[in-house]
Amino acid sequence: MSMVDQTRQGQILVLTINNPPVNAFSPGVPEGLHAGLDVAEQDSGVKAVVIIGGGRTFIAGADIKTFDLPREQAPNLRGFVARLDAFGKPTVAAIHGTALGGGLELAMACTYRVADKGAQLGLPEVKLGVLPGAGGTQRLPRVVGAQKALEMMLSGNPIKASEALQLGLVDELAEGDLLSAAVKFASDHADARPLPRISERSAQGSPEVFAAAREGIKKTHKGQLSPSFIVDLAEMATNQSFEAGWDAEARLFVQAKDSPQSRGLRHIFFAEREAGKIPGLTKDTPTTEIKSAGVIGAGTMGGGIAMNFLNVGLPVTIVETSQEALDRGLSVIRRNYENTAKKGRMTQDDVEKRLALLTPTLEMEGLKDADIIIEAVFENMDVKKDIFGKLDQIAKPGAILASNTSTLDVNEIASVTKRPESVIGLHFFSPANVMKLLEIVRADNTSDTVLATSMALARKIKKVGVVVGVCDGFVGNRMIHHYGEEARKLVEEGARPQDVDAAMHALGLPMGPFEMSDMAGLDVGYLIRQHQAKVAGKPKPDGWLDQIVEQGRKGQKTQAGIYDYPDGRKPVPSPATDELLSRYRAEKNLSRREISPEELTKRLTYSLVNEGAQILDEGIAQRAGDIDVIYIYGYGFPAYRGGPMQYADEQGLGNVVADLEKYGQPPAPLLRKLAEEGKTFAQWDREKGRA
Ligand code: T1G
Repeated sequence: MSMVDQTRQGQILVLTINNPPVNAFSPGVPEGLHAGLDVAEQDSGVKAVVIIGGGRTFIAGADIKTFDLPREQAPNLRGFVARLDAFGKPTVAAIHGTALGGGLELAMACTYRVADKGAQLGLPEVKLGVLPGAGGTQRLPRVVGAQKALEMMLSGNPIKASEALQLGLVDELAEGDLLSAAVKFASDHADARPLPRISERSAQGSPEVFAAAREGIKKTHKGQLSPSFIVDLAEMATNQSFEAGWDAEARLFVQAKDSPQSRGLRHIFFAEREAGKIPGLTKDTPTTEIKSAGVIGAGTMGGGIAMNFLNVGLPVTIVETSQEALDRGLSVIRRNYENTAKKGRMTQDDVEKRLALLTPTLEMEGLKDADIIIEAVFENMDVKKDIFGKLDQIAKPGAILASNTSTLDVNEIASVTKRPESVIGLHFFSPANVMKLLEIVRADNTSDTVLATSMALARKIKKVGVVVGVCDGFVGNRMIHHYGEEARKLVEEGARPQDVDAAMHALGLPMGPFEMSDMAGLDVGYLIRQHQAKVAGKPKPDGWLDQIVEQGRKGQKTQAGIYDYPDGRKPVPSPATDELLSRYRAEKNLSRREISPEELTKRLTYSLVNEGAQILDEGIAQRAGDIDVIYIYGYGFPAYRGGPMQYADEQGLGNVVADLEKYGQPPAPLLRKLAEEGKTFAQWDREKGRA
């Protein structure tokens, strides 16, 4: 079957693109469209052409999978757009769903655009580390002006069809059937001459617009390449010929596309979608419908978790052990919503509607009808086992029993119930109503239905769900533990905490390991280290960080930790910490040495990579791509780096192994094996049939 069907409606030739699921401009699509234009050119009975997407959307862009194909094999979208622009008969783009990237660029090269009221139009290329490469940087400013064009191209966010109509980006909104409206529009304009061409218009944009844009991207797109190209090209649209801008766009597109940043962002685009695919689960795997939720614990995590369900209209019963704790939890939830309302992102009515879905209670019996119950209490196995034992008596058959534990053994929790198949871990990240990552912990007996339902629920509450296995810390926290160990060692060897954090800022992370520890609370890690030492029968830990906690400096919450917080939030290097470190190094007879920023970055990042490789080898994570998704959505790793595993691929695993050995971190066996075979983690994912 051709990817482009040709049908006639009177004197109008209709070209329908059939390349599900999103009608990307894949190999076969340009050939079909060119064939359609050939017919239109040669047949004098054809007065105009309509181009429409079959299925759920217009063209959603170039086929991202073809970006790294040799130029001669990649679909030539620019070539088709150029032909459209010069075409001698009117062409009408009939837009529904999403006209994005190359799809909108193709539509702008048509004579006219007719859109369905629900359509969205945008140029999201910047989110892939590239720029509109088929005339978008030159045509969009010529339609909507440089300022609006920059807003759209730098945010990458689409606009609604109604706004596009106001801006002149769309000529008509279809009343009723889109194709009929587009065919009528084409018939009504079949004799319009001269044919209006966007490429022949001029673009408006003052020097202040470009200066402001250049200033803005320093913050919003720190360290990225393509945003500055987009500003330069939009400026060219206002002061140079279309041809000059068109040619410059081609050159800069290739430069951006071939950057590690674009490879990183494209890697994450697909990795995020792959993470939702679980071997053995298909779209036919039965799921249960989640119509209500129960949350045990109204603390920071429980309240945040409850908000996720309230935000999508699901009723929540929330349980606490005392009225005081319940009232405190409810007031935090209300305050969070009211703060959002104050920022204008929600009406007061929305706030009340959400809170009306919340049922507070002191009785666990109140959970008996919930379809899913999430325990979010103190991180203590005995407490959790006691709760799950009670839940086993109370919850209705088929209810999902989930723990929000961040490290504990979900198999052990499940063992106290008679329904281990219904038990799963749902590890939310704090703040739970904000962070997009959800680690879905698949226990040994978790059923496929419970797993598939949890994955669907993650999508429903707008989380990025990643399935992980049971081990201490699962994936994210297990890797961050090694990262924290390495950070502490670097300070013992002579680095200052602020230099360690600065090395990760330079990589693009918003926070370094010590800023993150201060924010989470140093006592959290302290108690875990004390507990682990006690369980292992080892002496009480007495590291420099333990000593800081024992001085009562617990981090941001006590206005002092590794850093001081004179204003309550901004970390300032602390003389008290410097003094403690000097004393500590003297006590332990540790000599200081200068450590380069390069060594700091490598040792910290590779400590994540090394543990990640071990996690892959143990099957705790399915893919290296899954680990990257976890680090980008859970720990602020910059998406344009693609995540720690993609970053390691970019450095070359042979170099990573050499550096690990140089800095005294023994490489994990899988990492060494891939390095010896000259492979990447991405290849490992593909060979496992998981990417
Ligand atoms: N290329 C290839 N595959 C794509 C794709 C694309 N552009 N868009 C989606 N897919 C796949 C996706 O991987 C998934 O595959 C399936 O389609 C469904 O996607 C020259 C250079 C359109 C809003 O950036 O934003 O044009 O997992 O799960 O939630 O200037 O897809 O099923 O195997 O996301 O309904 C610009 C990217 C490209 C749009 C639909 N366009 N796509 O969301 O479905 S660059 C984009 C999206 C460009 C030109 C430049 C979304 C969507 P699988 P999905 P969805």
